[in-house]
Amino acid sequence: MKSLNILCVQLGFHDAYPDASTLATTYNDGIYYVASFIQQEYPDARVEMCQMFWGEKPEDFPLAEYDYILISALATHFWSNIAALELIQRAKRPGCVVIMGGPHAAFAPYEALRYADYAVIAEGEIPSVQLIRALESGESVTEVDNLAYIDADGELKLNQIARYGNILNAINPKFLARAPKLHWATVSMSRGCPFACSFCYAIRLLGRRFRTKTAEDVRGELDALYEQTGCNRFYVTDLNFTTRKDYCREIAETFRDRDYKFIAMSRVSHADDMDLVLDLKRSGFEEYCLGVESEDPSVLQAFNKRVDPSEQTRRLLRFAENDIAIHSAIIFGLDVQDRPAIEATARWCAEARIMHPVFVCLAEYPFQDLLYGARQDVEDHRIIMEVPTYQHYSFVGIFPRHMRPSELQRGILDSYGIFFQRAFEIERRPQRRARLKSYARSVERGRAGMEQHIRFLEELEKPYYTASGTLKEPLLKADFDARHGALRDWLARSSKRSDLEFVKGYAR
Ligand code: B12
Ligand code: SF4
Repeated sequence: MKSLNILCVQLGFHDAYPDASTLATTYNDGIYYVASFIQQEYPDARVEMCQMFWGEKPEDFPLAEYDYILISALATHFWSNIAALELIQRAKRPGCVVIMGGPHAAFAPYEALRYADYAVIAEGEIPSVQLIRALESGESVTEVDNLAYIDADGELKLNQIARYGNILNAINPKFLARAPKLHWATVSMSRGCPFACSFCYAIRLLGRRFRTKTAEDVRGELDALYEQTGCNRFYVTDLNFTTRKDYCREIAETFRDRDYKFIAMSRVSHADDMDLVLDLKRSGFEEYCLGVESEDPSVLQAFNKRVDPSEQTRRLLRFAENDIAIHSAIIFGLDVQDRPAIEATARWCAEARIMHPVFVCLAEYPFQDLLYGARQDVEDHRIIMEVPTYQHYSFVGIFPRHMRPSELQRGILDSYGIFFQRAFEIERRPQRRARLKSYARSVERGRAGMEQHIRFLEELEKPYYTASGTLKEPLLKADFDARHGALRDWLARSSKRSDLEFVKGYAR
């Protein structure tokens, strides 16, 4: 069998709309796991990585030489890199197969397939290898898991959805050989989350079954990444790292003798087991990214968060008292959130001593119910699509009913000012004040993008709001239908909504 030439591409952010949060990572791990798995299954293949996050460009690679080009993107990356996608189309050799995966391909396969032959709509390692095997042996692709494509009749096909068992996969450090100095090395230790928050797209990608790597495998993977990159700070991308306490204890034990630092994602109830929090802290877990979302009970209930709102503040304060830094996305844009509510939430973040709140606008993809039978709270016509800020939550991406999008964006921007003012009044510890200062600087880097977005929104929203700022919904809906009605009819012919087996598998 001939040896394969494969290029993997991570599309990057738009220059005008960077991800300015202190957490911005220098690579997303998904495509690295896919590339590593393919390399392992095809040891003779030449697998290369083009990382646009750190300035590499597809045109720097011999595009005409590849048999397969694999592309990973969030929505914002996709719409910020149309030129790069077109260039790949022009420069690749005829017969080269383009496969797109990651969140955008998963939730908007109809867009990904404009530039790709295949889109992967969930976990990607096994489907990529299944697909390459099928294509290399001239077999049909109908049995490949998690695959979307356009068939010979021009219809969108969605294959069966598969959720996998334990993950036996590690990032191959060679893909990070050209990495610049990393401030975080991104890795995953587990996949899946058993909760079912209404807005969560993460579980649609990686499933609700919590699966782990062995602690020993994780240590081997991290040691190899450290050796390659010199980076001893790890961003653990697990959806809900603390799902199983025994696993956390094992990880804590395994990394006791290493000088590594970690940030992991968890839920606010992690504060209830301070013994475990401190055990993990002794092994370097000093920061968490929590899905706090709000202090407002009606917002938490609307999201099916299943947390006790009256406990939020107390739990967050316990983290601060134990010198654990908390990052959290705080969601705005619901009908119950007017300007005073936004300001009150921003102030509360400081009072609950969250260190890095990221104020965001709830965003969703259209057609999720139609395509997959999945829940969608923001209706199709209220979603602002096809722009570089699409689903970059720092930038408003919906038409709220009760205020103009530009006002909401202004509310997001002003929230940072309100937060920092109160946080500096409250925070006395020098180390925590220094962190706040550094966070304030990184937020400042995002200001120009938000101001630019406000101007864009002011133009876009003009026809759709009354003088008092209420959405003229029938007009907006009529315009959406005129623009996207044909697409919706086409998607409806492939709809999985009534395929109960698919819907059940997708929700698992
Ligand atoms: C951890 C996380 C973060 C972390 C770290 C991100 C990172 N890895 O660098 C932080 C907090 C920094 C973050 C920030 C942001 N994030 Co984030 N994040 C996640 C989360 C929860 C997990 C991502 C992850 O790494 N998972 C583990 C890996 C193994 O999974 P994966 O990346 O999905 O990859 C698998 C498949 O998607 C697929 N796959 C991926 N690429 C490819 C390519 C090919 C060719 C194939 C075949 C398959 C394939 O195979 C992989 C392995 O099975 C996801 C939700 C999710 N994915 O479940 C959101 C998510 C990716 N983030 C999201 C967003 C919007 C952002 C921000 C833009 C937020 C903002 N500031 O506005 C930034 C962007 C930062 C960035 N560097 O991209 C959205 C994306 C929305 C969208 N549709 O585009 C998601 C989906 C959240 C959500 N809605 O649930 N994020
Ligand atoms: S706890 Fe987090 S990962 Fe789990 S369903 Fe809710 S938002 Fe998604």
